Amino acid sequence: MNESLPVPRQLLDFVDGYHSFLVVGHKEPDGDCLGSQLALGSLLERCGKKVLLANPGPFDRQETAAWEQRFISSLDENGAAGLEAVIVVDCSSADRIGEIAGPISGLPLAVIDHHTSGERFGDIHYILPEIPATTMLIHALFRALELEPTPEEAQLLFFGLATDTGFFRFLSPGQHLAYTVAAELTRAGASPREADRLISTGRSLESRLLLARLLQRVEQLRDGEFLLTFQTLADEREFGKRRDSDALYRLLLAVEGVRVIAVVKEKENGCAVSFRALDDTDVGQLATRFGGGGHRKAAGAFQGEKLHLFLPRLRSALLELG
Ligand SMILES: [Mn+2]
Repeated sequence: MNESLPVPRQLLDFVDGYHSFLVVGHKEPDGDCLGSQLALGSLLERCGKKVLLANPGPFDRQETAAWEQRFISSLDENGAAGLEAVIVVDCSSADRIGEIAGPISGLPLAVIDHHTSGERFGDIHYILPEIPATTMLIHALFRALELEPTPEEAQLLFFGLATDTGFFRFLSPGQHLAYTVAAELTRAGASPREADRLISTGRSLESRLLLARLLQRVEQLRDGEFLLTFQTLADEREFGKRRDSDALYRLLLAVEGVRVIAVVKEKENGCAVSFRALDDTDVGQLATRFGGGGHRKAAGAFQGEKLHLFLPRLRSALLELG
């Protein structure tokens, strides 16, 4: 059980070298992002550091809502004044942290992440795309600093690991370290049952009815190899904001013959699209064509364009896939 990820010396020196940190995560945070931010914040405090947690939000996912008050959503120049350094987690490009990027520019910055795409920023990088969750990198940092996670920290780290691996369903051969980390976290007090409860229960009935609406709206492209659906602003007014995209992805990916799914969400200022792939199609690459990014099997993008203009472009891009 001694297998663990090496942590770059520069990152350890970075943590050692400053007294006050801003820990930042990406927009629309998921369990991996929040688990990473909260556990890293707690780790830094145990090392005697001052920590401020920042996330631009919105906290639209059911399982993340309870933590919103632990984070500041924006930062002015005054707020940045006392900070010595910044650590960005689960995010490798400046646009994914929103307006927080402005006031922190010029501060020393480290990035801890596992995303493949995006324009790199920051001074120190601990970025391992083959690692399935950022919380595994935070866990490696605990080990490198010879700190045992508390039960609360272990739960946060497990929450991120369970989120990004689909409770271990998305793992491939060679990613067995995820299980080693899961075992260590469970030993440290994490409850997988509690993580599952947090991730998959407590939904409103309206959120289920919204799923039904989006399922009824699915378009099949190229004999069902590609499935496309969209959510409008009117749907959001009718059913509420709380999204449950993962349940929708699961339902769509369960359809016979499907290779790639695309789910579009109409916003006030444009359209957000999420892609998931079941085969070897690189949807990270596809998302890049729309100015976004992500992983090979899960990615997303935003376009400041009206829904009726965006959908035809999206259909063409899907049909151009091999
Ligand atoms: Mn992640």
